[in-house]
Amino acid sequence: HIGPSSPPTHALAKAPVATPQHSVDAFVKVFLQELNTGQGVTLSRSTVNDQYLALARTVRQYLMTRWLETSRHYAESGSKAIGYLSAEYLLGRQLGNALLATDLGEVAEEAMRGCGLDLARLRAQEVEPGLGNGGLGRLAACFVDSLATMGIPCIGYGIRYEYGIFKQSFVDGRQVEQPDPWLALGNPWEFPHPEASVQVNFGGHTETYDDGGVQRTRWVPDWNVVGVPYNYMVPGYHNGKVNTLRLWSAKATNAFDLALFNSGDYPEAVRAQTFAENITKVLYPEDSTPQGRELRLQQQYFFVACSIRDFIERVLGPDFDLHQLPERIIFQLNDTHPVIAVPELMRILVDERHFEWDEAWQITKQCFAYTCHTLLPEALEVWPTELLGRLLPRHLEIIRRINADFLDEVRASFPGDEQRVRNMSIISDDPNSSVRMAFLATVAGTKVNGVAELHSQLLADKVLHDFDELWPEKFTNVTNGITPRRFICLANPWLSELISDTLGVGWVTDLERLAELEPYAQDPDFRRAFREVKQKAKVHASDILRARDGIELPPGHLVDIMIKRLHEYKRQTLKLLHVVSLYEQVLSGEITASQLQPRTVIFGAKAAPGYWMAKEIIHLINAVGSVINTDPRLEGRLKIAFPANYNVTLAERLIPAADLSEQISLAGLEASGTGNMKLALNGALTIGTDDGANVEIRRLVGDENFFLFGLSEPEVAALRDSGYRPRQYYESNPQLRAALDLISSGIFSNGNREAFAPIVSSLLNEDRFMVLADFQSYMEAQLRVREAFADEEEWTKKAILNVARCGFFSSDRAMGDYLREIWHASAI
Ligand code: CR6
Repeated sequence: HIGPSSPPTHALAKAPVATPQHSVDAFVKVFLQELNTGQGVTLSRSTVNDQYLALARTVRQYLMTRWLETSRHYAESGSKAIGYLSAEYLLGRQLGNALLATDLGEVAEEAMRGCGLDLARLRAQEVEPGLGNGGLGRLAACFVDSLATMGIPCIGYGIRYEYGIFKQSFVDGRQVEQPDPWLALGNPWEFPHPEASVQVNFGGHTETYDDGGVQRTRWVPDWNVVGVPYNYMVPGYHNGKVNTLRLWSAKATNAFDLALFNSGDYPEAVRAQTFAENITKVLYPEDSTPQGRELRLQQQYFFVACSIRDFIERVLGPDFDLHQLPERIIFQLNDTHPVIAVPELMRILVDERHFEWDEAWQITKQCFAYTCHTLLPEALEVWPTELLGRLLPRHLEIIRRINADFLDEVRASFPGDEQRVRNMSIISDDPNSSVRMAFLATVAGTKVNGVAELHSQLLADKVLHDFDELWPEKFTNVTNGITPRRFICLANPWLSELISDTLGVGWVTDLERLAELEPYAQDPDFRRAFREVKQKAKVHASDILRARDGIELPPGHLVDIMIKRLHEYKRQTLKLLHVVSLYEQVLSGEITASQLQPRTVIFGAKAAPGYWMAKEIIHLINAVGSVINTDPRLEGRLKIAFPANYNVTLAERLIPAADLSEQISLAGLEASGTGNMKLALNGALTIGTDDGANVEIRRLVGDENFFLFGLSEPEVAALRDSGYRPRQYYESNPQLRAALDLISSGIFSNGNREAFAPIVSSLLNEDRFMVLADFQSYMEAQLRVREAFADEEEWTKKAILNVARCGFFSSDRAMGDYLREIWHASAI
């Protein structure tokens, strides 16, 4: 069913076409051919978009043979693959990464120059696929990059959203969201395969029937859609391997109801189509909180149903004996979004392939592992049984049976402990009947992992404590990582060159080798070179911000960066209070402007459109920025820069320019963070709480190279238990009071004293994330930063040591951990 039915007769038909030569001439030839035959234009009449598309297709040709070869090789080897199931992939631009993987950067640059074109300009034409919200989606993209680079068979499965994360702009300092039509100008990186479409059913009811004396159940759905796969290349770095990312797009089964169409009821005829295609229309712009919408559950089931069917029927083939399934696949559940895959596999095995329940369950349990990415209770997904039963009646029955068997096991281990049974039940009745997806994932998964040491420990001790008591061997940690290809090589060519000149090129795929930089921290010449790298990155970032947002980055400033989703737990307000306090201290004469360390605070953050408080905070940041940036009393020594529409592309520009990395969440709430790793690896020092992966960063870089502040997680818990009263801090800390009062004074809102009252009052009266409790400690840590930054040579040493000691945070290491501890798979 894949490929032609009779053997090809032409001699060349068996092998893929040869890769074009790695030379400027060959590259130009393919490029012009792509312009002419692909875009239908000549060079002289082509637009930038034509040129970008032709260039992308040219680079694609260099990957094509490797892609076909890689999948042939995997299929023949019969080895175990990773099925990474993720509702989000925040890929970033593809062209630069493809050039890097194929080592075609210089060839392409010269080839374009020869055609009178500027490679950088063509690269800037690419719209990044924003198919994710934040850390979780970007992590998935880093992981598939590492697996390709390590030569591990992996298919990344996900959703091809027609609209990715919204485009953010600011109007009067407020966030405005616009749709992101990322496919509008053509997408040269995807390969649709409508012939490999999969039908996905919804709704209806179940019924039992007699199958030659055996009672069976079947699902009688009442509507369906079709999933069309779009394949994307995931090139490994310099290893000739190209893995596949397969994203699903929803289509209507009967696009047009002919009778309706002929009767002239055109709107009704396309209604079904619109309805079906809505499923993959748009990414839910939520971060860390579930959006309890029916469409979201449809998205989740849609993509896992397509993916499992695809793997079983197309990758393994119809003759494959599913008893052997665990030898061929492990599905990694990226958070709870794909967990409905568990009852789906059970349904296929029991209802379609007629396995005994127990046997099916043994197989299913070996085929899944679960990564939890949060500790926020409100972020743990829960589906009302009413909704699940209506949309997926058979799956709800299967979940009930899984739960019943599981609770028997609990009762056997803890006889008489009915409270424990209620606490652990996958189906909860509190307050309404619902399915706790994290519990289902934990019961089904061979392993459950958190994403940083502290997070995994808190998972086992708190959120999933009862499960850890029952199955301690299930719980493990894999600290997140980031790909050095995108976040060092592509983002920071200047640093990459310095490292390669010093150590040779091997570090890119063996990041622990950065440790060899350690002695160079003592070398004044190396330090000078390192500072030049930072300087170049600052100039580059400054050029980008000027062109993109009209923002000026003043030279000589400490670049203080807080880039991440806007969320109260991440505490952008704490960073802002620092700035407001410095301003207030200058206004009140407590310090003079000349005592300020010249500093630009860069924020990058999107707020979920429905998260009102987060949007208020964005408004406040912009309001403070517009006042302090123009107040001559500050003598230009304190600035806020808040470029709109923070995304992967902007992150790649900003991260290399940073001196200080703000990782200031309330301890116990940031599961890991990955921006913290990217910034440290680019030579920024962290000011941070003992939270998420900060804990591990600090341990590796050393206390003297990290600015720790704030309550620890146990202290947070103790303070909460003892009754936290934020107003006490306001009353007893004059500096804090003055800063909050300045916001309330109306100075940032043209005299309107009510404008930011909701933010101030939420801090004073509730302060769920203990901003006020950590304020003093944060201000003191910032004084230490100021002092340290004043000593250029010492600061540079610290920055170099951050780079040298953070090799651990490569996503290659993270993938190694998953392979060893969870997947039991290896390179072939
Ligand atoms: N929001 C965590 O909050 C973590 C990433 C990736 C998050 C963040 O600390 O680094 O996942 N969690 O593991 C969720 O999305 C649920 C995130 O990105």
